[in-house]
Amino acid sequence: MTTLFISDLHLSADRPDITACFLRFMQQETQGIDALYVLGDLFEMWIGDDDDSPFHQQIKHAFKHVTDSGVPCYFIHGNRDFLIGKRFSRETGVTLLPEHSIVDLYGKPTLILHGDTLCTLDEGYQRYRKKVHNRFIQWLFFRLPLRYRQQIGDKMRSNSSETNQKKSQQIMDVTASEVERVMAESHVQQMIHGHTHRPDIHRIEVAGQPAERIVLGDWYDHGSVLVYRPEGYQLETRDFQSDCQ
Ligand code: LP5
Ligand code: MN
Repeated sequence: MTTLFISDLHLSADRPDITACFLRFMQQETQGIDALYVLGDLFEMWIGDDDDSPFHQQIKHAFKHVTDSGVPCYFIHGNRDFLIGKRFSRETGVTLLPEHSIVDLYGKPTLILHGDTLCTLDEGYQRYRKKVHNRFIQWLFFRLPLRYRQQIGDKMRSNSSETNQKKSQQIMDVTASEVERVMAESHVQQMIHGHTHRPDIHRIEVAGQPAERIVLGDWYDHGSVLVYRPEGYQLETRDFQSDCQ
């Protein structure tokens, strides 16, 4: 009995090492597991389900293979791939979950999310997030040809890298009081998220009770997987060279 969690792979055609590690993970580690959860930022950037490049087809096939084998796969949007939609879900068999979802992990109710909504001190980002999650703005964006969408996406990415350098580490991390608030509101003692690229297990207190916040790692230098079993869980890494040839 095993459930796997991954996030922040930032897959792109520019990083074949990450892609190879991910494809190997999908082929070899998902057989017979109870479920795979992807908590956002699977892709470096997603500009619409109609971007059906050979690279995207390869990733979609990997999911389809796993879901066809009877392993349920779930996805929560990240801040890079919040435009993944119904067509992607249909083509892969992956179930799209709401941005804050509660799942039962072998009897333990757990709040799962990407994590960007917890960064409430990053006011600029939260204002931007509201705009790009607006359905009408998205509808307008989807009316543009793919190559314009790609250009806008590239511009937004370079602006983001630039502004991030000026933001403090504290602003870009989750806000402790917001973590406690959403966990108390959801009546859970366990949370799993990504986004911050600071893999860790934080033992905290929520409504006077001991609680845990598990943070998934990114896939920049190596793979990162949360292996969750009824008897316990661990954050593991996968080496791009030795584990993924
Ligand atoms: O992604 P990362 O790690 O660099 O930083 C994030 C936050 N940045 C982002 C932006 C993404 O990187 C860009 C993704 C492109 C997606 C495809 C195109 C979709 C277009 C959709 C149009 C409907 O998420 C960064 C956070 C950081 O995480 C840490 O949490 O700080 O936030 C920002 O950089 C946002 C800036 O602070 C504010 C920018 C204001 C720009 C306002 C333009 C709004 C126009 C919207 C209409 C198109
Ligand atoms: Mn993110």
